[in-house]
Amino acid sequence: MRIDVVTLFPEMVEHAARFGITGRARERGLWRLGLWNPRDFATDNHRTIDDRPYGGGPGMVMMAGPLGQALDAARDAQRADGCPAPRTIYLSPAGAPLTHRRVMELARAPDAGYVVLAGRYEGVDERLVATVDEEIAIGDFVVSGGELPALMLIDAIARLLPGALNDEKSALEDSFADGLLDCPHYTRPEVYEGIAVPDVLLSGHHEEIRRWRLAQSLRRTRERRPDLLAGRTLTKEEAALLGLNDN
Ligand code: 4FN
Repeated sequence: MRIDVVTLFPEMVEHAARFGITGRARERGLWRLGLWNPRDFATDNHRTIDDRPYGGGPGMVMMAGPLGQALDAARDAQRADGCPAPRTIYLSPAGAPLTHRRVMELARAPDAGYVVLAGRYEGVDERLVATVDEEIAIGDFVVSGGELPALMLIDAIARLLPGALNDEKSALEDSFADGLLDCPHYTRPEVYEGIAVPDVLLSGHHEEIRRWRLAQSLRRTRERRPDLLAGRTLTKEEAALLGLNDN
């Protein structure tokens, strides 16, 4: 997979993309990162990339010209690197909320290419927004730039690429991957500040442990994120663990 990011702060993206699972996946060649600064495509002496909004009002808008040039250069680089149909994604508060389902879809084609646009200021000239394939939002809060949302999207995709995780099972057993929150986790010591690890986890009864964890996940999800349960059908076992009837 190849991902190109169009950003006024390429160093921010480059630096963050070096760490952890996503950084290791990159070292393993599972994905490649390209970075494009619209400032490098500005035509005037001051390398201007923003201007005042037509109609007035506070703040600045990213100009279509340099941004369009940077996006074109990114798409050309993708094609030259064996990604014939790059998909352009704009991280935007007006986008569709990102879900793990969408992340899995985007990660499913390991040979795909994505051009990711991160905005700054008040946003991007609408004539450029109109050219993107998809708008994605990471959450309902104000941020100062699209770089961190872009990095969250990239992180979520890269860790799903085949070979990124050392323990191949853990991507499947993630909370959210099966639509439920995680069960509580414990490690040594057995007693911390007077609080003991639940007995069942020390029992060695694997089937009991599996059922306890599933029950914890289900109760936690019902308590804290009932919206997640609403979009999911319960198995008979799950319904029983939540104390529901089968009819
Ligand atoms: N944000 C809101 C409403 C209006 C504006 C914003 C906002 C960064 C370039 C966009 C924000 C949120 C989630 C990108 C927010 C995201 C962004 C995102 C984002 C600078 C213009 C801006 C209703 C969400 C509170 C600034 C809501 N996911 N504007 O934050 O890019 O990806």
